Amino acid sequence: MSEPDDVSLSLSDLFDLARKVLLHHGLSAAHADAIARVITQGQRDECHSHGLYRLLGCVRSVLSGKVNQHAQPTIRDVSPGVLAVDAHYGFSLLAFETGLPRLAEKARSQGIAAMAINRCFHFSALWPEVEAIAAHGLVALAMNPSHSWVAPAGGTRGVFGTNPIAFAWPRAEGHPFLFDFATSAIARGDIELHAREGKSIPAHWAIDREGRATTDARAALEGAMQTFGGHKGSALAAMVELLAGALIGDLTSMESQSLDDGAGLSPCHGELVIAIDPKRFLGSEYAIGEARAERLFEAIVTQGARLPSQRRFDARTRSERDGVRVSRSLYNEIMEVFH
Ligand code: NDP
Ligand code: PYC
Repeated sequence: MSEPDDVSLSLSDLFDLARKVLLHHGLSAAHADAIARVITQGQRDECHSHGLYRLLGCVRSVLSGKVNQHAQPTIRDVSPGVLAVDAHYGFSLLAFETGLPRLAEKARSQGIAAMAINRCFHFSALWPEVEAIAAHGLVALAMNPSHSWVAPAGGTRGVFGTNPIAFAWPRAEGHPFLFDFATSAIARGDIELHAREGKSIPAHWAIDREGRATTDARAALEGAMQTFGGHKGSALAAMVELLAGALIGDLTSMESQSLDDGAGLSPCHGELVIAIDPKRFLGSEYAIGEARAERLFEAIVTQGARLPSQRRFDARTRSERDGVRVSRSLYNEIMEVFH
């Protein structure tokens, strides 16, 4: 009898599997926990490019010997509204978790605060981070460069990373208003998944080595990705390079790519995270600002449009009830490390 195409896992099985693989490869328990949590959240919310699939790149990066597997992030207080967390060339997620309480504290006392995460290997989606900040009642913005896979609008060679921007607005009831997207037409992870599955891609996602639009996922990975929204996405991608690279004393995507030197590891750079306390901004008018935001959301959904990330929240409800399904080929590849 042939095996089913998918493997069914509960969320706790998924977390345990990811954690076991990471520990097996020598990561400290603190890093393994932080990474397994975010990988589980990615799969749970059906963002397949940043769920269990990410474990493969993570392990590849660890095997290279370049990742500091036991790095203990350290916090530097830069000013009343700014902190910097040095990841010491470990993965970014533990650095984020380490800095979050101090970021929230600073945002509450100053009204707005920024956290630079420096010298980190970075592979993860950003919504779990802005969602965690929103859980403190704070507005959140996060962004980071990656490797220079993306051509500027009108160009043909990679300059920008896929440079995600994530935003969360806390709400009194239910999930925050939240979006999280690459400034490229699509996350690179999605093109990689298309290539793995032998599927074609839409022609506006990328160009091949000769600068021609391509529907071939492998040719796209060898060529350059396109920004979303033409020159608008291109300008936003440049902004991310400046704010989460040059401004925080860390690498741009071009520099991260040079550092990688063809090894194909997770990008190594910085991340900028901003937290804003609406209660500080609005004072006694907080309820008025909150009501204004709610009217905006209502005007979106009452005409049949949906709020960003609603698909992810719906997937979360399903996954928490039924568990997740993972492609058998990915599952087998991950299990191979134990043989
Ligand atoms: P998507 O295009 O899948 O989604 C972008 C956002 O738009 C999501 O919040 C999504 O919500 C929302 N959205 C999609 N369709 C609609 C719609 N019809 N109406 C309203 N909102 C909608 O994301 P990307 O491919 O750009 O990125 C995927 C992930 O990759 C991100 O989470 C990002 O953080 C991660 N990434 C990480 C990088 C890194 O360097 N670490 C680099 C690049 C990407 P929903 O999901 O609910 O549809
Ligand atoms: O999917 O573009 C991507 C990506 C880059 C780094 C992590 N994810």
